[in-house]
Amino acid sequence: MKIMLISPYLDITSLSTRLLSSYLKAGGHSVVQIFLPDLESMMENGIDFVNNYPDEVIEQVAALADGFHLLGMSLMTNYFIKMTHLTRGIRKIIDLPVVWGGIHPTVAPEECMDIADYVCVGEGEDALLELVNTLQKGVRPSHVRNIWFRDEQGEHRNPVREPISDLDEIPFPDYDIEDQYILVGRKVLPLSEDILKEMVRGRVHFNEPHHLIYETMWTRGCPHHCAYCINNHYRILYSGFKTVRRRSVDNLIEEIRSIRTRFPWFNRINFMDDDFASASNEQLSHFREEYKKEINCTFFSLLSVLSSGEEKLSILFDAGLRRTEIGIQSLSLSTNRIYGREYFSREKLLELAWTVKRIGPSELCPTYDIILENPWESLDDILITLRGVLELPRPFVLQLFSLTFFPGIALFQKALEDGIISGTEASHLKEDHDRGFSYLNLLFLFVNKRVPNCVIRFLSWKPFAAVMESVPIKWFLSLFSPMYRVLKKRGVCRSQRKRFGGFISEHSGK
Ligand code: B12
Ligand code: SF4
Repeated sequence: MKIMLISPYLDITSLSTRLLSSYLKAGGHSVVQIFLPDLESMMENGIDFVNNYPDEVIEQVAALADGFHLLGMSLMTNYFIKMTHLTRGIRKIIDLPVVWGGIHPTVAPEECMDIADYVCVGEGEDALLELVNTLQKGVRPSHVRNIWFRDEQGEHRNPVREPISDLDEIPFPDYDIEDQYILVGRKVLPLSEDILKEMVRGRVHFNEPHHLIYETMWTRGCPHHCAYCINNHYRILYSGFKTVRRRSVDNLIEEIRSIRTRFPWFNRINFMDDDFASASNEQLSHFREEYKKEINCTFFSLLSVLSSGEEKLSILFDAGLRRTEIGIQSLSLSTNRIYGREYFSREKLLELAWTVKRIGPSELCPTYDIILENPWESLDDILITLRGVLELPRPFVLQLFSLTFFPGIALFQKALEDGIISGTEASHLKEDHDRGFSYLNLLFLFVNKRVPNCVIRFLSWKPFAAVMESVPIKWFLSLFSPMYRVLKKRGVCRSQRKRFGGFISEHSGK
């Protein structure tokens, strides 16, 4: 069968479609991937999922998809509206079955069945291959586990299959660029090495423009299940199955080695595992040995306070770890109870942060994630986090998020029950760019702006902060939110234009 896979993400690493493509190819099918990063929307809104794709883009995708037997699309929740519009637009022009998969179809399959013919819940490799083989035989996929669909005979909600236990069985992500297309501006172009190179160039603060990044994952799953995270949903979806799985070191190293043989300019590896240091000391030592011998370039990984003791950190630094992101989210015990992160504490965080400072390379600047705008938090909760952050050794960068209620996670249900969101509200369309203007948010921004700690401590003196957070002042400050957002958006758009403007005109002639 001929299958086309579409990824809307700005990051064209898109491990999901690349792995699915390799898996289908190994199963004897022919696959074309189209990457649709909406750089124009990015330059206009600072976010890529706000605008729908213009008609001329939909027409080009439909023209490419003509003659294929199945169209597969991957989507996170934020892309639901955009991908609905794209799916309907393509189907107005050509008639072919569409299967949706990814995070949103996994957490909200009912909603997705209204749009796509088939919906893949959870891991997709075996499910998609079996779906394709079944459709090829002209049989209804009523027995294909993970696949949901509706037809004239009713609705089928097949149970999930056990997640793949041996990840080494999955072929490496598909980087056959001759089978791939990409949206640049408003043109869908064959993916060339030059374009790939530009798209993987470092953008956010933990990467720099000279970094040409190859992103991959060693593990699937996370040992924790924080109430705002997809792993919380996976625990229920896959109850009774093992969800945390790790590839062999040899398999991981061979993937990176082979991609660097093909594209030797990849000079930075980002490991996107939920918690890279959850591996044992032995596994990490083996990784270090092979990585230094075969790859030997700097890398980024996410770490968690639970798994990152001094021994593991020293192995990772020696292997080449030069950037890391660590989730704090909150330092308040009551908030961490809501998040299901009771294990997290200020003491553990400080121990990790100071160990990183002491044994890490001098240029290392960790990124710490904080969740703001949690409607259940009191002033005390927020001040505890702020003051805890001030104790961290510099340099560091705070990545400030606004709590978002994605469907399928425990906090979504709690927010519904507490009347914070209504079932119809698309609360998940808000994301960190939407953070409002408030006194406390400003104090967190001051931390990043390197305002001296003593000034922030003074400004966070509780009686004063309480006045600034009182209803009339909060209301007054909220009047500045629209202006704040406009200014912030302008800044993001300006940097996106600087980043992509020339690239778009060079490649699409616009
Ligand atoms: C790596 C990562 C990123 C990377 C790159 C993502 C990319 N485009 O390549 C970066 C850092 C850029 C990123 C950014 C964001 N991310 Co992110 N990210 C992840 C992470 C850690 C891993 C995703 C991954 O590659 N997994 C590996 C692949 C193989 O698994 P998979 O995607 O689930 O795919 C499998 C199945 O879902 C299925 N499948 C997937 N697609 C399809 C398609 C078809 C047709 C079929 C049949 C099956 C199928 O089969 C696949 C193979 O088994 C996840 C957390 C997690 N553990 O999943 C969060 C996660 C996906 N991110 C999330 C979010 C919210 C974001 C942001 C919106 C954050 C923000 N506020 O800015 C941005 C948006 C990015 C953008 N505009 O493009 C959320 C999504 C929640 C939701 N309900 O949508 C997650 C789940 C984290 C969380 N909070 O729980 N992210
Ligand atoms: S530690 Fe991170 S990846 Fe793991 S469940 Fe919590 S938020 Fe999700």
